[in-house]
Amino acid sequence: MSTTSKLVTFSLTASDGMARCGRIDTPRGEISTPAFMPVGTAGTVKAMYPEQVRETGADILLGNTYHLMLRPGAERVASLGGLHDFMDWQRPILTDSGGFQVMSLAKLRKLTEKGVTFKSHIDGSAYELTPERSIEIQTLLDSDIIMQLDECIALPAERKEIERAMELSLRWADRSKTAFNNQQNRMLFGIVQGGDDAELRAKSAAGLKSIGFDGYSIGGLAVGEPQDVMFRVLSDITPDLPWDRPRYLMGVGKPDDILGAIERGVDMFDCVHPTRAGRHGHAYTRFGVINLKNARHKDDHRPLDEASPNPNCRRWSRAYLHHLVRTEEILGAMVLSQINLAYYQELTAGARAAIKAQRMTDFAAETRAAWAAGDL
Ligand code: PRF
Repeated sequence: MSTTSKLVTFSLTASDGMARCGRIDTPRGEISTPAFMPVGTAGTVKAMYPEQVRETGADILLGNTYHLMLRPGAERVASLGGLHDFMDWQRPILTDSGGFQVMSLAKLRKLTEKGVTFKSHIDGSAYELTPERSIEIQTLLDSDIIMQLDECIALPAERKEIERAMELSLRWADRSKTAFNNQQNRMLFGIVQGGDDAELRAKSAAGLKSIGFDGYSIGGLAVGEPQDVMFRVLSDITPDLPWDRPRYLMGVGKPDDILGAIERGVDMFDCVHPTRAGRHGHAYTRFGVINLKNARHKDDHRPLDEASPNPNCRRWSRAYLHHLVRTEEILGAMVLSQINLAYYQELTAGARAAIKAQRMTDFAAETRAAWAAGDL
């Protein structure tokens, strides 16, 4: 089937070195790239109303096959009108395929050529996830961007083990593509695996390209390796990926991981870090990260950042935010989740503007200098 009838399309609008600025058009709205996708694991971005998430600048959310298949169940979400209506987020949603979460959360996992069987971490009931069932679940959820089922292994690992998981992921990629059946109203992404081995990464990318996907995810990173190893793998792999397709680095990361990956040609990111760190009392600002749990904030009348475009960074004293964190008030989690997601969106919006203006290198240097100089 030709790609011209596709209702979800990617177009590049600018590039600067390897860094790219683009747009994914979907029937549910446009996604500007580089994009950060807040994580809505269980049908909610924790501690945030959907409209607040949108107001931070997010164009798209991430949802999880694993969590939603267990609770409330994919068929139930479908009968309730799909994930967008269920949670009342009417913009695009990307869903992960479940394999990664099975490996990190489920009990009694058994991996075979066919797929993976496991027991729920919630009530111990048994499930099977195959490449075909994962596509079916993500279709029932009515996801706009679907991931193939893959196997991600932690690093460091033996080359033989990395190779086995990469080859299995490629065979699952092929089955996923068949099961996806060229649906025109969503995209299907293949996932590059291969650990920290340049040759295996190149083989994975070549295999996925010959199957042909709407976009290419980079999995198997931020799984225990140092940042310089992740950056080396990215520098090696992005030139092997089709220039005209979006690239998504899964589960990454902190602001400086994202900045470095954008410089290496990555377009999309997701991570629980900004919301999880917020719930634990950490605030991301232009001047670095502040741990509001720390007693030194107890009498500090200054706001987090009085020149921030985000009203929540100007509204309360650090002393008040410290109090909310120390007393474990729900408002503390709400405010700090908002502040962190807004900062991540400010960072990706800044990168988009810099790429358009051909000043990505300067933008990255200025951003890093502000983080380093921050007197917090
Ligand atoms: N595969 C999938 N989801 C993921 C990963 C992966 O490798 C990662 C690794 N950082 C996060 N989420 N399917």
